[in-house]
Amino acid sequence: MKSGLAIGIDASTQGVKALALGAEGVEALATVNFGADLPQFGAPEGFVPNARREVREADPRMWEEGVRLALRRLGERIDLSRAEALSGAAQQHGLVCTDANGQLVFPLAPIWMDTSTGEECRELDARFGASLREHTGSAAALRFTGPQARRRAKIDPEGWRRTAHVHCVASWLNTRLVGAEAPVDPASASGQNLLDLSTFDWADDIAAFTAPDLPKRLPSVAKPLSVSGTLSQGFAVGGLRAGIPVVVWSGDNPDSLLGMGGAGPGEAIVSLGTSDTVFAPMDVPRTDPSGFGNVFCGADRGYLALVCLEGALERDRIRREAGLDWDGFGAALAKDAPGNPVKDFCEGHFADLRRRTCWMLPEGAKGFSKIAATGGGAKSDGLLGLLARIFEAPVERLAATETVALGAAMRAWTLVSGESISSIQARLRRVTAVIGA
Ligand code: XUL
Repeated sequence: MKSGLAIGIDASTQGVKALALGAEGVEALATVNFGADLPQFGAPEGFVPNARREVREADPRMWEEGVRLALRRLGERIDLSRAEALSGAAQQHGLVCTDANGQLVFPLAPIWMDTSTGEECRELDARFGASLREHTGSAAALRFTGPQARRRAKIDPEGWRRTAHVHCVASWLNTRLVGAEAPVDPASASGQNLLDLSTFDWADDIAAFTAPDLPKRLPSVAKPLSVSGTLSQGFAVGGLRAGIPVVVWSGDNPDSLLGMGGAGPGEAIVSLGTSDTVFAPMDVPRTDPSGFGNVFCGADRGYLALVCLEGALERDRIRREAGLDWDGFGAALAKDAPGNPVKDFCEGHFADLRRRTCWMLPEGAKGFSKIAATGGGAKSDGLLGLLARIFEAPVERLAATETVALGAAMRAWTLVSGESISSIQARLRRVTAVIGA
């Protein structure tokens, strides 16, 4: 008989992925794109176009439909009656408000790309200063749930009065899947400027200042890897059985760190994607004095430090304008000629990334001892060579793809098999090259 499966869902900004993990590894993947597959929600890029650039909102029912469709599609590729547990990771942050009957109070929810909360962040800064960052892991951040709740309560006090539950995207989708108010995991909770990192529970004084009655509207904070409920009939699609356990949902960045195979103390993972993101695990939270980086709780344990820098789009633009493919781009990086725009840009960008990630290093360390690289940019030997040179550390290229859905599936798999996360990671982590050792 075939072994059981764990299902991992990646509910990201532009679509949903569902992945089936079995004893031997990944067995199937299905994807949904909001623009192409759910055009009725009018959010081709994951948010409803708005002339005000700072407003980035989406209909939460689109995320729910996306999850259902991805599961149906997965069921066309694999026998989902084998699934014994499920979990998911959502785009971090966001604000979904529901009333006492679990109905949406506002038809649209701000997502992490929304930057309309400048005033609210300034108010939080003025009230709490550096202690906000020291307690919650981040300085007041435009895209976080807390500032979004403060703004909502201000601009629509009547709607806020009707609000009984305040969710980020992860805990709202978790709630829909189990058909009852679900808890939030510490990783998602730490993306809200509301969680006290030292207690893994809400910082009530901060929440109370953030919005009226907010402390009593927040979900409970669950332990990572705990069961949040069981799959409701409404999501028993594609062959999935209602009643299988749903492991508490997490956030996409924390689950991506799991799916990439994790990293040891003093090591980092660099994802060269749409933006360049540096992740480093942390046992004890130490926050970024500049206020730029974030510390989140981990999806399985501990903490994770994160710095995300725009730059990849610019890198790609320079590459295309120079008429280079990835090989040509790599060769251009190797050329020492002065005034080489490709090299100048990439060197400056990585130097900036190194400077902005110093605070993540263990006490006394001058640099990361090793870097694992993933994402589209990691295909380029030249780019990884430059990364190794600027960070003065060997760079491993990881084979992993779909790391967010995989991380979520790994967490669900711990329930199916009793295997630990580190053992699953050791089995599935694959390095295809080491550069600049
Ligand atoms: C992280 C962040 C984004 C989203 C993307 O803080 O805002 O990376 O998680 O989905």
